[in-house]
Amino acid sequence: MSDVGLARDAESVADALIEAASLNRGDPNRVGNLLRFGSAGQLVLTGDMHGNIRNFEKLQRFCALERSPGRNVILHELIHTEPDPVERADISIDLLIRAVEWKRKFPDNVYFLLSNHELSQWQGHEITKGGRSVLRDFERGVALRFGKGADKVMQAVVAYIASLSLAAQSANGVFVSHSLPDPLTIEYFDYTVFTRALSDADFRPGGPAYQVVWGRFHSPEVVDYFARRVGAKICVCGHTPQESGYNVVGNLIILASDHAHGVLLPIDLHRPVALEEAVASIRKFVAIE
Ligand SMILES: [Mn+2]
Repeated sequence: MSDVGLARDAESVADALIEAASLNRGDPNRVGNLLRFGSAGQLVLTGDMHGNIRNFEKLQRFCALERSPGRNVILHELIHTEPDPVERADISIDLLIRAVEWKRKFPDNVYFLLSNHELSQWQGHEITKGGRSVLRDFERGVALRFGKGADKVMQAVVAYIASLSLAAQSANGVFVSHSLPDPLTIEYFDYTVFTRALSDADFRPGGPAYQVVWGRFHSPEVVDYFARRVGAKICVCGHTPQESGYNVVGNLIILASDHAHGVLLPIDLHRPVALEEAVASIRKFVAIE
């Protein structure tokens, strides 16, 4: 296939993923499964990326981490591209590798959160889109890139996914996660999932870690309830596709970063956060050189 380049060195890629996993687990900002940010610097938030290298490179240029030590960027749902045309390979492993290399270079500035696509790849929960197996297509992409070393890379991908935090929270009241639990479960949802040690059951269908990355159909009332429970003023998620780049549901901003109209959201941490101001700060990738 034309979009498959030279195989990377499986050994070094696996090492990079394992090193990123250990950085994720040992993060000084991490309390349980929650990344905590104080009241200095800036948080740059994104939505689903699904292998979009072009937007990722724009994000790197926007963040300019080599000269912006106070800037923190949060990434989620990096893997699983919708190949176009459909017979094209899913090589979203490339974006994951690029992101992990960014983390290794700037461990105090680049952060990741668990998403449902990563969780599914880890747990083997099948996702089908238009009849194709999303998990198998990702594995085929890894095999195309790494040949005999693909198994080693896949094992490291799984170790990396298992190290991911569930959410992030800032001192000025921003709560970031891939999604929010389903409306029907919001009252009896186990809010301790963010800070306690997790077991396998937490990640299985119905478990709270599963719910927080898979939930859909949120209303303003549900968002307000969740925000109150976690002590947040606004919530920021990805997960629900947004053709125009973002949507606002009550105090929830939903971002998408995986297409030409995708967006990012910089939030200053040193002053109070307000929904209108945050929405006004949303930047489109098309406007970034
Ligand atoms: Mn998702």
